[in-house]
Amino acid sequence: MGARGTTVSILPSIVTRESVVKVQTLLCAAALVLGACHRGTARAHTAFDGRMALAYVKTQLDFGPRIPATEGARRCGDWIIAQMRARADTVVVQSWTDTTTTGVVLPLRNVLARWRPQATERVLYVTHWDTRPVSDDATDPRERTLPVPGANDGASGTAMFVALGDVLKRTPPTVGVDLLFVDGEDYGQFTPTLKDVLLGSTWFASHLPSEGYRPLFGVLWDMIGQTDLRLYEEGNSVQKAPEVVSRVWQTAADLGYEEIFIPRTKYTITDDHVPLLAAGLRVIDVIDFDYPPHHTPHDTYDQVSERSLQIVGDVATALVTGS
Ligand code: 1BN
Ligand code: ZN
Repeated sequence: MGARGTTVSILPSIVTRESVVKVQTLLCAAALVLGACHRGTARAHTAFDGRMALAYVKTQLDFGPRIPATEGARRCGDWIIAQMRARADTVVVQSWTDTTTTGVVLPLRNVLARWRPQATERVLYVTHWDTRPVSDDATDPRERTLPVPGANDGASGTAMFVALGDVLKRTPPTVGVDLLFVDGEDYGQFTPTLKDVLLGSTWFASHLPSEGYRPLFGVLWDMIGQTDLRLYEEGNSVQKAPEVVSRVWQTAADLGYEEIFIPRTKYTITDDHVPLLAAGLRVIDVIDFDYPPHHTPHDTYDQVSERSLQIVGDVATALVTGS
């Protein structure tokens, strides 16, 4: 208060109280912007809380690797269900077993958290919560049998969903929203052919929550938390659901995030959106595939940032709340 009084007293007498307040407001706004830039943090554009999202990444890492049929998966799956029961209108758990190509029986769980479950106009968001059992892309061969911690590949999308649940609990969306956490995305091999991967999304595609379930659009959020985040359009998404790609990248641009959401195609990836597209759902993949620690033991907490989670969380929030 004293500082404000001093400022007014040195101004010439023709300056009105109103104009002083306007100048002060402008100075405050400029200071806030400069402060945010100085700290290197993105300003929040929505009610989404990137700091909470980062805390949810840490919670998952503390469970250890979330590999199907392990204690870490059991504890993390239970945690996701509890978090969603505290936030969503309805929670559906899909539990089943998958027998792998080598005869291993895996207990798996998908979690579907629903807001306004009766609404026919809905948006579907998908992320995988499991982590890869082996670090087969590690440069050091001795590291290749180690599990992937999955800070980015597994925990980032899951954390963003829990923080989005915080927003939706406070501000119910105008459309129905389904947050789908799929299991068993990363268990086996992607190349040269798919084996024991995309298990949860494949299960969901053949066990939809209702007859004729057709969301307006869907987005798979995968590996969205890395510090040096750049999101290019994904090839299968552009080919099969171009209007959804345009909607997501335009929403990001409207929020001022055009340097992160870059409207050019870079990779074509067989990810959890592929079984869903094959089932007729218009789901695209938002993924940053340029991630050096991918499928290595170095996919750790220090590789993800509050800022990246904030940006992606803002876009995900704006798409379902319009704010
Ligand atoms: C994404 C995150 N994926 C696995 N973890 C999909 C993928 C990885 C597809 C490598 C092709 C190759
Ligand atoms: Zn992976």
